[in-house]
Formats: sequence, structure tokens, C-alpha cells
Amino acid sequence: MTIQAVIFDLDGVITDTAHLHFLAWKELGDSLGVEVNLELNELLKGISRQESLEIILKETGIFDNFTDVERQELAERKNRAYVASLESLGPQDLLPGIGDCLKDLKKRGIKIGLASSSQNAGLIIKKLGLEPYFEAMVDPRSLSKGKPDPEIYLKAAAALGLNPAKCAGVEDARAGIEAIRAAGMTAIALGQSLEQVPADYHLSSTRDLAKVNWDDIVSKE
Ligand code: B16
Ligand code: MG
Repeated sequence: MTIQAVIFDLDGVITDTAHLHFLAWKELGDSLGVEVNLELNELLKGISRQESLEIILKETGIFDNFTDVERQELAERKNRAYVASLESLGPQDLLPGIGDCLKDLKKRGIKIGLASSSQNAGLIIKKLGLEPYFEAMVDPRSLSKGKPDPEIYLKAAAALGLNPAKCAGVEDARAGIEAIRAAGMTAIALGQSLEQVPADYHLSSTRDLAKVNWDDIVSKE
């Protein structure tokens, strides 16, 4: 059996917002007198805003300097900087191959869903001009657990009206691939950093998504 839906992660798969997240976290870190470097930023990919803040504060040894309310305010401050940096985001910011891949899936009648941990995902998809492609987008606020828990992928499959075994998921981060596999979906891993991470298919970049023959992608059912 071939797959009937493809569920995409957003950051690092559809568009590269990771760099904008990085700049916003770095700005917050600078204001607190701690360094947020690219190595630390790697730990934040696919992780929710609040969990990302916790990682940064713990890794830089200042977690206990703040109350829960203050940490909430710090996360909101980072988000304001991040949302401001999305101002100029547009269709020109799609990662290579994504536009052709989405057109091909739609032409074949394969459903398309979004499983992003970002509370800004709806805004980003709109700015990229991709709203007509996505039949289901999971609101991360509705989740009790983030990736690597499978909940977000299970909810996306349910919203598309499909058994998870009939869906494939596409991710650029370890936590995301683990979530797809735990959901019982076909896992498509993107990028060199995931080469050693167990997945059903490994592609070197988003460019390769445009070359996939979806009739060859086998479902788990
Ligand atoms: P927000 P994804 C994730 O997006 C990012 O990779 C991660 O760095 C970010 O912290 C998270 O979204 C939450 O984003 O602050 O906008 O709610 O990869 O799951 O599409
Ligand atoms: Mg990602």
C-alpha cells in the first residue's frame, strides 16, 4: 500500500525559521547576560517555546533566578521579537523543492497536513501562501505533550480522517522523527544530521522531496 497523506513539520522543512528563532533567543540571552550560541540552538529545534526557554536557562545556569511568572514573561518577550522578525516572510522563503512537492501531492490526491510545535504556524503558512494546500493543521496549544511524543502526529492523522499507518511524516529534527515513528507512520528524515537516526527514508535536503515518486513510498498498512 502507498501512503494517503503526508504530514509536514514546519521549521526546517517548509521554511527555515530556525534562524529567526535563534536570533530572537540570542537577543533574549544577551539581555540576560548569557550566551545563546548555535550549538545550544540545535537543542531547541522542534521543541516548544516554554521548553526551549527552560533548556536555555538550565544550560546557562540561570534557571533558578526566575519565578514561573517571570519565565512566562521571558517566553513572551522572545515571541514578540520572533513575530516581529516574521514581518518580511513570504513565498520567496519556501525551502527549495517544497512548492513543487506540495503541487505534486495535491495533483495525486494525497492529503497534506501540518504538525508544527509553533504557535505561530498558522501565521507562517498564511504568509508563505500555502493555506490552500493544508487540509489539517494541529494547534500545539491543544497538546498535552510535545515531540517526541506522538500526540501531534496522531491528531494530524485524525484531523485528516486517516489511520496513522496510512500517513507519512517529514521532519528535520530527531524529536520529530521519533514522534512520527511512535505514531506508527512512515518516517521521512531530512538532512545530514539525521543520517544515523532510524527512519524509513533519508533524504539529504528538501530539494529531494520534489523528486520523490510518491507511488514508491510504502505505508505501514
Ligand atoms: P513558537 P516546528 C518549532 O517548529 C521550532 O523548531 C522550535 O524551535 C520552536 O521553539 C517551536 O516551533 C515553537 O515555536 O515559539 O513559534 O510557538 O519545527 O515544530 O515546526
Ligand atoms: Mg523542524
